[in-house]
Parts: sequence; structure tokens; C-alpha cells
Amino acid sequence: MKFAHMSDIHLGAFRDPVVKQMERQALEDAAKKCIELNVDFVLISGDIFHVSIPDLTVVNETIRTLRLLQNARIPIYAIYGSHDYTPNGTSIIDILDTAGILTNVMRAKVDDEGYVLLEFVVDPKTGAKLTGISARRIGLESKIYEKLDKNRLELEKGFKIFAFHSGITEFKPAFLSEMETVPITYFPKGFDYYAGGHIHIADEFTLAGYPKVVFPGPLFTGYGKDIEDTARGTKRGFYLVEFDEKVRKVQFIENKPFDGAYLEYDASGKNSLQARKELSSKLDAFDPNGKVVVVRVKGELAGGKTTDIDFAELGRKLTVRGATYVQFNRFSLSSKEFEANKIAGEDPSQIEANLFRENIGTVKVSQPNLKGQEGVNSALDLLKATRNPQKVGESKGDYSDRIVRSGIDALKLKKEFEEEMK
Ligand SMILES: [Mn+2]
Repeated sequence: MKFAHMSDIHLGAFRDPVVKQMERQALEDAAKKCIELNVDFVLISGDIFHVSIPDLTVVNETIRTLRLLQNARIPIYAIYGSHDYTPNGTSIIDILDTAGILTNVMRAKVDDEGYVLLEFVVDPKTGAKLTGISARRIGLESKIYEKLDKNRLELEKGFKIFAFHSGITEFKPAFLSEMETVPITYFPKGFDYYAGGHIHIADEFTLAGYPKVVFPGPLFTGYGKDIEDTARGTKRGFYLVEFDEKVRKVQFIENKPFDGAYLEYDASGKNSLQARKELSSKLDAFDPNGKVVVVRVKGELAGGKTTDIDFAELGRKLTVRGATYVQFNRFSLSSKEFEANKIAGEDPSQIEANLFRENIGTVKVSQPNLKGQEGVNSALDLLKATRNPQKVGESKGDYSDRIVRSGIDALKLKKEFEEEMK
């Protein structure tokens, strides 16, 4: 028997039509590979979609692809990720579950003493027992783990899979040192397979009591850094797990999303005009044809503004020469003359977190949850909530209500607002 474990597909993350098409194709290729490999089921450990209410075109195309699996009688099991989870209202994952396209395996009840009881979903064909914990808003996940009735889960007999969408403290990669994680001891022991999501690097781990902890990484790419890593040669794909009463073989199945090319350019000590010229000639010496090109520009310019380098124009030149998509990463480029460009991090999410952390002390509020690290988390949640664009066909009123509601929720001010309404 065998199953496929994938994660972090982030459908709908990109607006560019060429990358959108690659994103769609990556899932279709993976689905077709699963059918070819004759898997018994597919497990997706969260972040199938980039947002909880994605564009309907993206949803429609995703359903069409997932139906390929369904038509081949391959069930799909899933949990929410941090991206497709919504604290108030219905997520697209709920809709797909209700429609029978996939099965959400997190079935949780809270008992009178506040303990979280999880139930298993049994795959009818293989008898594999699946359960897990979806992502929650930042910081809340670990509270669920703290209250988890592990004993009951550990006593259950049979082949057991635990799906989760969190970083694990013991295995945290260095570049995510500031990410909130859950210690492995919060997980029930003795499961045959721990199917992870959330960490965008494929890797497998083993610890006493936890024989196989696996993160497939993104199937395609979710953030700018992912596309950069792929262009630099990081392999993308999913895991194929062969099992009987135990896991017998775990194998990474590559799913190549595109041909990439990567260039790094250090502008330190140059003025902006020199840097533009040098970068331009480096790019001229480079074959972009048929490739996704990612260029990282870093360093501190000795003079001039970073905006003196016309990246849009450099990008157009690469496109004319056949590049399928061009991305410049210039978050680490600054100028000595202009302090406003001071480096605050290597990618947008890091910059956001750092800026909030640096400034949270200056915000005067009475609610304790808006202060300190929790305040930073709330601010990040609020930023995430306000990023949701108005949907095609959604009225202005509905949209504004939705954003206000998710904003109140992000700041945990529901109680205050309800009292005010009385
Ligand atoms: Mn993700």
C-alpha cells in the first residue's frame, strides 16, 4: 500500500498569468504522477490555497485537477494550513470537504475540562488511520497542543498518521529562527508517520518515539524566496510512502515546476549608475531563454538611490530575450545616502515582523494582547486580514464587513466591540 504526502501548494499565490499557469500545472502534474504511481490516497498537510477565500477561477481549476484523483478512486485527505484557515467563517477547505472533494482529517472536540479530543478518519481501502491538527492563528496552535489528549491517540491500534501544519522546535531551520514552533513532545508518540506542512523545505527527521517526521516543502512555490530557491536548483515535489503495518519506504518524488536561472549581484561600494551598468552587462551575458529568472541584488550603494536602477526595464530586456518570468529580489539593497532604505530583513515577511517588533513599544494601548510579542502577532494577523482583496461579484458592503470582522478578530477585540454594541 502507498500514499502520497504533499503540502504547501499555495494555489492562487501569484498574479502573473505565466506563473499562475505553472502553479496550476504543478498540481496537475503531481496528481497525474500519483495516479501513475497507483497511490491509495493523497494527504495534503495544509496551505492548499494561498488564502482562505481564493479567486473562483483558481478554485474551479483546482477542483478540476483534484477530480482527476477522484475519478481514479484516490481519496484526498487534508488539514487547513496557516494560509487557507479562517478564524471566522468558512474556508474553501470546508467547502471542498462538504462537496466531497476532500476530507478534512482534523475532527476535534473539546471536553468539559478543556481537553482537545481528536478522532481518527479511517481510509476505507488501506485501513490507515488519519488525524491531525490544522494551523491556527499565530500563537494559538500551541495552546491546542498543550490541551491535547495524547494518551487516547497513543493507545489507538493500527497504522496511524498524524498530519500537522507547524514548525517543530527541534527541527527549525536557521533562517526561520524567529518563527513560532511547537516542541515535538507536544505531539502524541508512536504514530507511524508525522505528515508535516508549513516549513517550505523538504526534509525528513527521526526522533525517539517519532519514527518519521516529514515535510515535503512547497509543491510549487508560495513566497518570493521559494521561487528563488527553485531557480537556484532546490527540488520540489512530494513524498511517496509505502507501508503495510509499518512504513516501509519513504521516497521524494520530484515534480519540476520550471527551468530556472539565478544570478546574485553585490552592489556594495558602487554608485547607482555604476551598479546599473554592471548589472545590465551581467544580465546580457546570461541566457534567459525559456527560464524563470531570479536576480538577487544586495549590498549598500556608495551613492545615488536604489531607484536609479530601473529594474522594470532590466526585466523587460530579459523577457524580450525569452525569459518566461523575471523576479528581482532587492530587499537587501540599500544606499548609504538614503537611510530610509535601511535593511530590515531579507524578504517581505521578515521585514514586516521586524518593523512591528521595533515599533510595538511606541503604541499606547490598554489591551494586554496588543502589547509585546502578542501585539506583534496581532499586527501581523491584521496585516494578513487586510490583504484580502475584494472578490469578483462581492458587494462593497459585504467586502467591507468581511474586512472589518476579520480585523476585529485579528486584534481579538470581539468582546470590546460586542459590549459597545449593547
Ligand atoms: Mn505554506
